[in-house]
Amino acid sequence: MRIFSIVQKIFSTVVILLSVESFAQGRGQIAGLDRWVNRYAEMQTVLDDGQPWTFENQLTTLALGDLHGDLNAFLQVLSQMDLIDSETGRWKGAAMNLVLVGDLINGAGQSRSLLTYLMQLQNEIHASGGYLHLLVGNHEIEVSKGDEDKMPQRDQREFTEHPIDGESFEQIEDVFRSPNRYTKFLSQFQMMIKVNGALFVHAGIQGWLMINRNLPGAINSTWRAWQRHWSADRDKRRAERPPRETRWIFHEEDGPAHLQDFRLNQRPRRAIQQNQFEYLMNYLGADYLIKGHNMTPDERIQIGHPELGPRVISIDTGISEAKGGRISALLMDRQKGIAEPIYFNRPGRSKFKSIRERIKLAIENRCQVAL
Ligand SMILES: [Mn+2]
Repeated sequence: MRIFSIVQKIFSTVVILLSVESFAQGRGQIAGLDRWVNRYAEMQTVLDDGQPWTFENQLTTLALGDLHGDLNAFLQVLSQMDLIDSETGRWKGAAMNLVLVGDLINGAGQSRSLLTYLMQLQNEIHASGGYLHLLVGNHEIEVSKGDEDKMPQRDQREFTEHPIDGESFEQIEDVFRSPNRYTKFLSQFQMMIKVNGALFVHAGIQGWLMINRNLPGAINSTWRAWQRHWSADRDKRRAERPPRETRWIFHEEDGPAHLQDFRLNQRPRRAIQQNQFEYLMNYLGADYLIKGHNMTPDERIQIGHPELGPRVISIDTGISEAKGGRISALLMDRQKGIAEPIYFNRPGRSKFKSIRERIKLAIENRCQVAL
């Protein structure tokens, strides 16, 4: 056992050295590359399950920051942009890429309504020829692994008030730690995607991308493996447990949904440097990184970063009423080659009542009723 683990260690070190070398070849060396990558040597992923993480099309992209349980704010964006019918909530827009960068839940008390609505909207957007891309934020991870105390009472009540798939759950942990339509939906979320050259991730990227096989596809697969484990039936849970070395995905302060390196001020001491960041972006063939997670100080979409350069776009403007910032969206037009921030007024509480009634019906009737 001991010898095996030593052999394994030597093997993985060789693999890391080889992958760093092939990484550096033809891309120009950067100072301290080996030291930087060594920090991440223990961080591994599961094997890539083959689900795509890059998407190329001619469509316009609309990206929204952290919604934190505010369905009304989301509806405000969609209806003001004439993408949905403001009575029924049905998609009526042209085909587009709609990207939500994670932290959809926990805050304004409409987490369950928002997830339920997104399930329906996803079908309608697909039917229009477009894509709905949903990313994992640290809040989705927290509830999935069993830290429901981060979920405000009003968001918890929305889940525990009504049965799920015919079964009543008294405890919020039963919702995210069992097979049901919400956990099934969460298993489709991604940690990192690239849409028309723009890389989307909840919090940011770091040197772990350079460790052997830790590419976005494998990182997405690792989230799915853990999420399957957490939401499996009790008897299956143990059997489907992913390897320990992949826990950094949700535990480490360095993880893609947790790191603080891309804050606009007060970055951590060992935060990623601009040359390292540029290196990773070139490696992934990405022009821009679009992220949420840290509210921008002026509650406006920030194009460019004071220390990391012009390729970082921060779109968490505190959209949720629980955060009290600005409702915003970033519109990217491929043909025109522009990225345009758009801002919206906060809707009154009674707005979109008929859509919310329909969603409530869908919840109570276990999604048998079309929205
Ligand atoms: Mn976050």
